[in-house]
Amino acid sequence: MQKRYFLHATALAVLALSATYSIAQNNNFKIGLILPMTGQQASTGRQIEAAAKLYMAQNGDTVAGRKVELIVKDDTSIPDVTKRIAQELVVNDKVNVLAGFGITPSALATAPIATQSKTPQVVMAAATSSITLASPYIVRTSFTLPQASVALADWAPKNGIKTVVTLVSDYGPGIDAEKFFKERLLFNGGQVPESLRVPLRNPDFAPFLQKVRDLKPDALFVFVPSGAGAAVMKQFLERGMDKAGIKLIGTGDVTDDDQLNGMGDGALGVVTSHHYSAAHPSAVNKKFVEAFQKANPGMRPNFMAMGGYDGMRVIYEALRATKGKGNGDELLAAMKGQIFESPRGPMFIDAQTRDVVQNIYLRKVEKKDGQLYNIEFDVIKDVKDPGKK
Ligand code: VNL
Repeated sequence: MQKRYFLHATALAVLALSATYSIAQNNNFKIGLILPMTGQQASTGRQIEAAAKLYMAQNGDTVAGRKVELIVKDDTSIPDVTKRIAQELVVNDKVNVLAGFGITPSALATAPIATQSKTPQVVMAAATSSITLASPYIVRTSFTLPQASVALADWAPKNGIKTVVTLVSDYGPGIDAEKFFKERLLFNGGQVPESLRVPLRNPDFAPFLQKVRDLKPDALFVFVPSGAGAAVMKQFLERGMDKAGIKLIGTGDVTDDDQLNGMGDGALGVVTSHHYSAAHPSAVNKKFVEAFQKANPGMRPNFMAMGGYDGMRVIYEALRATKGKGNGDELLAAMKGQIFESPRGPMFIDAQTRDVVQNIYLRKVEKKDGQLYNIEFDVIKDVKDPGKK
């Protein structure tokens, strides 16, 4: 009798314990943050992780009564790996949101998993226009290449730049940049005598730059992904392209804040168009940059950090709006239409397209307090992705 009672009580206790355990497990609101932490795109992973952690440190890790848990995974920017990790995060970890995605192929590889599992996929970096069409569960907080490129094609011909050779990384965002820059420049009466594409992996810019030198356009328009800009700048200057009278212009990916200060004075005067500069003159941005640098000594936040920081904001506010429920469809609905002042400027998640609407700035590399920055000199307000019909 005694023994039986004891066994019964033990079994109950074990049951109770495991129940508490599984409640504790299930009650965390989980964000699976998939990033390239190693390999060619590692700086993008480092920037986004730092920004996401800063957002959590500043805003607490409990939202609407739910403890927020960030699960960071390295996909080495290999899309098959991204997909496998996303699957594991959904099936095993039961994440509420998938986030991150350093490059377009990684975002696209994950899209079917987001759709099937009804899990919101917050794209914080990848920037090919079509990404948001790949799943109704995708919301983007980065930018699109058409959005960034068109402004520069309007600026160039008004500033003495009529012939432009384009040089882009040969995949989604590069092809978008080339297409939208070229179409707009031609529309504005300019000319594009040649469009060159370099491989995404281990590119050698030398033979392409030689070709540009021979063509001698007014300017070279460049898109390379974050992390590759310094190599382009170095070879551009080594080949004396600037001295040959060829200007370097591009989307802001090439004068990336993560690398800009190490590029040397040769970068001075380079004009780019983009949605974020660490030098953006607003109180919100000043506070963001100071906090980021305090938490990450020696690092300057770039546009990738911005995508991660605002992505966390979008997730936090969706969780708050749904009162902590964390259901995929409800979260998605609460992400659509969010509007707020970001360190980059005003920011809006278009409810129809789930894509970001934001200001695009024209900027010139200048020295400020002894450091190189992208200094904004003009703005095109509330730009929608021109890639969407
Ligand atoms: C992409 C676009 C990646 C812009 C980037 O850096 C970038 C992409 C890693 O869509 O793959 O600066």
